[in-house]
Amino acid sequence: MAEIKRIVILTGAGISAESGIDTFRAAGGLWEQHRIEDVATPEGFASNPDLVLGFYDMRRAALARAEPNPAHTALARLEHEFRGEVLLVTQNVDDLHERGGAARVLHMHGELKSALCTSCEIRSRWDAAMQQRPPCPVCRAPTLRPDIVWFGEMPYQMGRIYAALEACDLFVSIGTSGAVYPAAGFVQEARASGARTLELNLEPSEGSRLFHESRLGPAGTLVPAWVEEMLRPR
Ligand code: BJW
Repeated sequence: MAEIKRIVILTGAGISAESGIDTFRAAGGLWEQHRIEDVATPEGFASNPDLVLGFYDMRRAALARAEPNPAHTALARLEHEFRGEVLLVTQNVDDLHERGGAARVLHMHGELKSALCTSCEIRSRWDAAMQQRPPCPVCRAPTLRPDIVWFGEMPYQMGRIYAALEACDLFVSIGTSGAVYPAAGFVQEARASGARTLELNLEPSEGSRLFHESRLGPAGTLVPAWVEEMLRPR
C-alpha cells in the first residue's frame, strides 16, 4: 500500500453512542422521539421556538453528563502521534472529540455549546439553557438560537472540507448512517481523488458499498484497534 500522509476522518452520532449520547435513526433514537421537521428545520424553529429551544436545552444538559469514550481518545492520540496530517470532520454537535484531546476538529453541523444571535449574527460560546430567552452577550437582544445546522441550511466549513477530501490519501467514516448529505457524499469525493476509503460502523450503513473496506462493530473497540494499526511502525 502507498504511504499514507493525509487522513480525513468523518464522524457521526455512533462514535458518541457509547458515551450515552442518543443517535438519530436507531430504534428509540432522537428521530423516534421527535419529528425532524419540528426540531431540526428553520421552519420548525419559526413556528415553535419554545419546542426547539427546549429540545436543544435537553441535549446540552445530557452532554454535560457525558464523557469521551475510547474511540474519541484514540482519534486524539492518532492526531498527535501520526507522522502526517489528520483532520477530524464531525457531524456531531457534542464536544467529546475536544474533551478527548483532539485539537483539529471541524463541526460541520454546528455545536451545542455555541449560540447564534439572529439579530447581530455573532456566535458566542454558550453553556446555559436558551428557553428563557437570555440576551445575546454581544448585542443584548433576546434572539439567540442554537448554533446548529438544520435541514435546508448550509453546513459549515465546506470549502476546507472539500479541499481536504481532494488532498487526502485515506478517508475514514466512523459511526454514521450515511443518510444525510453532503456528508454522505464525502466517500465518493475522496475516492474520486484517489483516496483509499474505510468505514467503521456498528452495522452496514446506507453507503457501505461505496467503501473499499467496511469493518463492523462498536466504535469503542474498532477505533482504538485501527489507530493502533496506523501507528505501528511499518
Ligand atoms: C455505531 C454505534 C457504535 C450506533 N459504534 N457505530 C442530496 C445532496 C445534497 C443535499 C441533499 C440531498 N438530498 C437531500 C438533501 C438535503 C438534506 C439531506 O441530506 N436530507 C436527507 C434526509 C436526504 N441535507 C441538508 O439539508 C444539509 N444541508 C445542505 O445540503 O445544504 C446544501 C448543500 C448542497 C451541496 C453541498 C453542500 C451543501 C444540512 C443537513 C443538516 C443535518 N442536521 C442534523 C440535525 C442537526 C444537528 C443536531 O441536532 O444534532 O444533523 S440531522 C442529523 O443527522 C444530525 C446528524 O449530524 C446527521 C447525521 O446523522 P448520523 O450522525 O449519521 O447519525 P445516525 O443516527 O443516522 O447514524 C448513527 C450510525 O452509528 C448508525 O449507522 C449506527 O449503526 C451507528 N452506531 N452505535 C459504531 N457504538
